[in-house]
Amino acid sequence: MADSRDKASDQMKTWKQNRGSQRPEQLTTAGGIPIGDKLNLQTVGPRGPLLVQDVVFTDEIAHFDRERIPERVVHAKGAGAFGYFEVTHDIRRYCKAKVFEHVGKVTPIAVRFSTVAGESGSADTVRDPRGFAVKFYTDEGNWDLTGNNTPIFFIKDAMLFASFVHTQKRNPQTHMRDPDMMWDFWSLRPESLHHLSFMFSDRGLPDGYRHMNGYGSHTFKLVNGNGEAVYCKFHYKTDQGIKNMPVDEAARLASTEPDYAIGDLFNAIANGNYPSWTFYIQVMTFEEAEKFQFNPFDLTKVWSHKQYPLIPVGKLVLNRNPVNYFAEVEQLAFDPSNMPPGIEPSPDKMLQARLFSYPDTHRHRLGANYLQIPVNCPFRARVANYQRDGPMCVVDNQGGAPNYYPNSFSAPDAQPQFLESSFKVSGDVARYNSDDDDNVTQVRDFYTQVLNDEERQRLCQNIAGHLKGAQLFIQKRMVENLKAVHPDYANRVQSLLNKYNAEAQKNAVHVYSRPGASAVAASSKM
Ligand code: HDE
Repeated sequence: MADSRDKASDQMKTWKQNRGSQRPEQLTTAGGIPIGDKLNLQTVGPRGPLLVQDVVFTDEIAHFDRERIPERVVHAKGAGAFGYFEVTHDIRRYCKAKVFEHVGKVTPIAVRFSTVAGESGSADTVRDPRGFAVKFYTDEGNWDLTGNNTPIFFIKDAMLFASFVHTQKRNPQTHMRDPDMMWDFWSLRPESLHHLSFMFSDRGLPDGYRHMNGYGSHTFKLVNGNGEAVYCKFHYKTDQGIKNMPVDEAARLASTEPDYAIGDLFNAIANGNYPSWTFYIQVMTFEEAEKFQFNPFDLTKVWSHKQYPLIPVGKLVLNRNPVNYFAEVEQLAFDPSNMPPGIEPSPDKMLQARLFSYPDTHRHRLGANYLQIPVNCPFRARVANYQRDGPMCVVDNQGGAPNYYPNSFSAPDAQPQFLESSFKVSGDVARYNSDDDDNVTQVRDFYTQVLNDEERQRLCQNIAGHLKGAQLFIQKRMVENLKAVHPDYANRVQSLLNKYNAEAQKNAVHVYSRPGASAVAASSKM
């Protein structure tokens, strides 16, 4: 039995074997004072009461009382690992960022994978997008590519994000997940059809984190050494091959092995079976963007690979597990606004909103000095700014360097080589509605050209199996949206719904015809 245990199960054993003389066998308080007895409270007589002078106890319990920090408001359950990015192809004609400086250049990375809607203790094998966030510790500060395993997203206007997330979380009264809330929102916002179809397809249940692709998803801007800019998308394709999980197996694991994906990643790395992804870009010139048939900054759309082929760039490899989960993964903070010179945001409204939201949530979750936490610190660059002090300042606070700018003693007046690229924009300031852009063409392509017939059937079963939990008027609105994509999509979902609804009705009649059921039925109308 013990021999068949995996590396994750044997963590304690391995730690003891590897410990060597690292830690002296001496118990102390947090202040380092040796402790005589850590099993028994100090009390007046054997039956108590306790004494405030038992600082061995108060030291421990007061810290325990403060152990939890807020979990991530989304993407709370996750797994992290470390490794490197290696450049295999020269893309300097597009981008001057030093991370792409020459073929063979290696940059350390941290990666965090996650599910989105569930809490920190939720199951890994649920139908949900997966987060795939990469932090590159570059010579020019950290670059955070905070992506998902989907090249698209449910919405394209960040004004809807908080509401959208509320529909995926818990009902304000019942504190349960609520299909009415989810399908009401999705059916009211047809721009979600593309992501929804992707998520309810086989790809919505990846087999762990190693067998899925990652995408920067948004359109970004790359700028080369001559100041010339192009738009770009980032893709990282799994070298392990795509592998998804059958619905039944995912449901079984959700109850028997809820940490399946974390364990799979940990064990693969611990066994030296290092997962890797090949990193690509797609490039679109500004002129092409003007003529593109869709808004090139619309996050609910993909760029055709035929028109904008994948250009290979490098490899992401994960070869180290975290030594401590809280220190290195729970505190790992990604921020899409961390972009070194040469990588810039496009006007994508979702990306622009994320530039604010992430550092904002980190200040709330981890504190104003979260960038001093070792896993977040841009350790390959030297931080020189005029921010000082704040809670938990744990570095030298930049010593005696001036804390105001401009000054006559520190940095130069300007560093034009690091200026952002300049670009023209014009337009009337207003709140523009984008929900009536073409929301169906690419979904139709996905349904008819990407999926085969069996995959289409599974997609429809997955949708109907979930949508059946919503009220009839919501089901109807959703099916109307599917009809706009393709009549076959709508028909298959509707006929499955008819079956489920008839079964539900039969069961309801059954319940209410039981002796004594009338009282229940009457009270449910109150
Ligand atoms: Fe996030 N998202 N997001 N998101 N997101 C967060 O930041 C947000 C979006 C993604 O492993 C939060 O640190 C807004 C798209 C990942 O630590 C928060 C909008 C994509 C992770 C936040 C989006 C993502 C997050 C919660 C719409 C894929 C986990 C905790 C404008 C391209 C990173 C945190 C990790 C986490 C905001 C939409 C990916 C609240 C406002 C699109 C992988 O800041």
